[in-house]
Amino acid sequence: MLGKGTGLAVERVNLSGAREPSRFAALRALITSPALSFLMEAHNGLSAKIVEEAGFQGIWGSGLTLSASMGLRDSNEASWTQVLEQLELMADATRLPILLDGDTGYGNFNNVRRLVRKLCDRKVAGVCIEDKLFPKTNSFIGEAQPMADMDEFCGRIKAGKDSQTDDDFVLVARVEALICGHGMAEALRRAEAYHAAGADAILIHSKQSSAAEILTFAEQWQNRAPLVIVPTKYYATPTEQFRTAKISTVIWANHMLRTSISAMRELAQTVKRQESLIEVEHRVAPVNDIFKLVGNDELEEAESRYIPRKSSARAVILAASQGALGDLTDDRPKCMVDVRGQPLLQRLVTTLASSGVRNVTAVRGYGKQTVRLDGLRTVDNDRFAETGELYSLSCALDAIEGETVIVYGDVLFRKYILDNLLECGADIVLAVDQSPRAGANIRDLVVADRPASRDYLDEGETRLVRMGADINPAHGEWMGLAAFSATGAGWLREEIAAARADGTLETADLPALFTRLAARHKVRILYFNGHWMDVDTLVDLAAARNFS
Ligand code: SPV
Ligand code: MG
Repeated sequence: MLGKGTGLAVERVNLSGAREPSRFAALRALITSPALSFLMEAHNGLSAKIVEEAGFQGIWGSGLTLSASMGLRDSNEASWTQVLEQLELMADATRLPILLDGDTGYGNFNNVRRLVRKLCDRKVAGVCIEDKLFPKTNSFIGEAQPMADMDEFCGRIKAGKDSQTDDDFVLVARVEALICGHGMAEALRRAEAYHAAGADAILIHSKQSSAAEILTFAEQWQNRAPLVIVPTKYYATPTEQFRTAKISTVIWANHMLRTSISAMRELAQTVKRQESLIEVEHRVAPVNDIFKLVGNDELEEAESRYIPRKSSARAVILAASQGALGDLTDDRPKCMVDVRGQPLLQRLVTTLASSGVRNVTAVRGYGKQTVRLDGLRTVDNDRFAETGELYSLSCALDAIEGETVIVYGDVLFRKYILDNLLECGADIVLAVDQSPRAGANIRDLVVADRPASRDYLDEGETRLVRMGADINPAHGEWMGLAAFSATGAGWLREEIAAARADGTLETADLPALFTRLAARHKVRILYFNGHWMDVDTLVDLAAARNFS
């Protein structure tokens, strides 16, 4: 047994490192407290949770209801290990201490020893054993059931107490003498012997409809050890009388099961009769209530901690333009030019996939027959020569649905840049390099509502004001990569429709699109510093071949 002074019996460290009071100590405190305590019956994990939710401080693991919930009789038809398995689920489902109705201890002293050890292992805080013989019969069945020999039963109690591995484990000895017709004197004699053998409390049982014999017993017992009662048959007795009699603990022994039987039976009969759920739906617990009871919230929270976020975003790649890379772009667009053994487009698709973006549509135009990759969906802008980027984008309108990434077909960027866009939670967000490249003809220059901050602690948001060429000074350069939430994708579709209506769809480029969007919606900017490139010239291509 653990020493009282170790502290282990009072507090334990749970898996998350928090201290939680021991259930053994909690049950002991309930049983020994001068105030009247209550244990409510439960027979599985769910009913245990509901008992806890109602505010009870402890659970009665009823032999009758545990076996009935398995469809079995209260005659030790369930094996004790089957009972133990249910108890483990109940203990896992709640933080409450459980007092198991251990029937007769499932055999002799030796069976009780093993039972108590296993209960301690599984954090079941106590056991009640009754002075009858294995296999037991429920106390409310028949008359004058045979009782155990008193001394033999004392051996079972001693063996149980000697086997507990937690100091605060509670063993309750149940006296059946009144029920078996042996009278008050025998009940008191046995209670005294069981107490002397080491029982922590006495359960005095009665099947009379009045509490008279229980109250007489309590009076004569004189509080020599805590008294536990089960008022199933004398349910009409006002609880105040138990308080006055200085009863320690009242067990409501089977009411969770009985209420579920009534409810299930009524529902099954109604649905059978009516062949419809209409009448019952409003009076059964909502399905969400089930999720709540079994702790789905906690699972979601744990998933966010343990499962790497995989995006379900789709992407549209604008790959229609030829580009000007000399001979290399004679027969193919620049997105299909080889960069260290792979077309540029393949590298882009691989980066998208590594961030979880696998549903990718490329808008082809120049050299469209050369734009083919495994798993890549394509749509064509056959008017690529006379139209601009927004028109190309509109060719992939059916792919702009839900979380969507829009990217130029000639850019390369490190994976973290896209991951940051996808994780930031904005409806529209652009990757912007805070140091625009020097040089002419950059069309994707950005004016934001504030420059990039060098302050590590600055978590303020930055918004796009406008984007285009000839902006000097600019706050940055758009990298050709943007992410839209489902809402943002809706706004994008609206803007495409608006441009179609006002006649600018065919000529507008993406900087014009984002400037329009920024006028109506919040378009966020995330600043980066390098780690990306686009391939406009042969010099860029040479650099791309070194970009790993
Ligand atoms: C039980 O709940 O299984 C009991 C209490 O033993 S009683 O059924 O009242 O005997
Ligand atoms: Mg029982």
